[in-house]
Amino acid sequence: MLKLKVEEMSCGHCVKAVTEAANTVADVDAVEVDLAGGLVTITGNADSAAVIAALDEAGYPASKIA
Ligand SMILES: [Cu+2]
Repeated sequence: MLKLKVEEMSCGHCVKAVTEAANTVADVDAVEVDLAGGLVTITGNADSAAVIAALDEAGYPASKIA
């Protein structure tokens, strides 16, 4: 499991965009977004750098917290 702090998420559209961006990465099984907390939890064996790159590219700067 991968936990990320993700900036710039402010509404349901952002949740959808972040979820879709994360789902483009190989080995992401599930994406859970905590909009209020600015947290994203990824289930699966995805490479954390690849997930962070995908979210950054979508406009949501992300950093690994666990
Ligand atoms: Cu939004």
